[in-house]
Amino acid sequence: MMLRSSFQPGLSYVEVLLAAVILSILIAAATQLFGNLARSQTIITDQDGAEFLALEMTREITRRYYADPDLNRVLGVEADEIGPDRGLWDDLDDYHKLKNCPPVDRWNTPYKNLAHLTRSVDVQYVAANDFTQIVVDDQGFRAVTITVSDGAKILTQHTYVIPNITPPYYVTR
Ligand SMILES: [Ca+2]
Ligand SMILES: [Ca+2]
Repeated sequence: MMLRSSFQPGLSYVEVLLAAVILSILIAAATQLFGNLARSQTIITDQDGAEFLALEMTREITRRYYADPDLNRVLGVEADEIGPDRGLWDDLDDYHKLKNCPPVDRWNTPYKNLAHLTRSVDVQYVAANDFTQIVVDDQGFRAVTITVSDGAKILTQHTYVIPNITPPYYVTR
């Protein structure tokens, strides 16, 4: 009587199991890689958007007067400049404590792709001999700080010190 060989062609159960484990590890690694790439792309897009918003606000603010030409000026928006948008704002401190989420342009049109970001502005007097020192009296210099954040995370922040001179390029609109 001939003995039957125990050898069977094809994959054994252990080999199939091992292949399944390796495949699941590869899938998990690929999933993580694509997840990281997507997150990275979102971070880059947000950072670019934040820089755009900061630059856009810088351009707008630096075209305003250092102080309102009206003698009845106030810290903030003067009564006759209150409206549906920022179209009548004409001096730096009109922007003090401005905070928009979603960010909007001067005519109150929101930036749809950046709606999750918050843009804020803070205007302070600073010492003539030390721009890092906030003071209460006007020494001829104001610091304008523009911040763009995503929730509690600050994406970008720019501070500009603006002297008390009327910019020759001042425009009202
Ligand atoms: Ca004003
Ligand atoms: Ca004002």
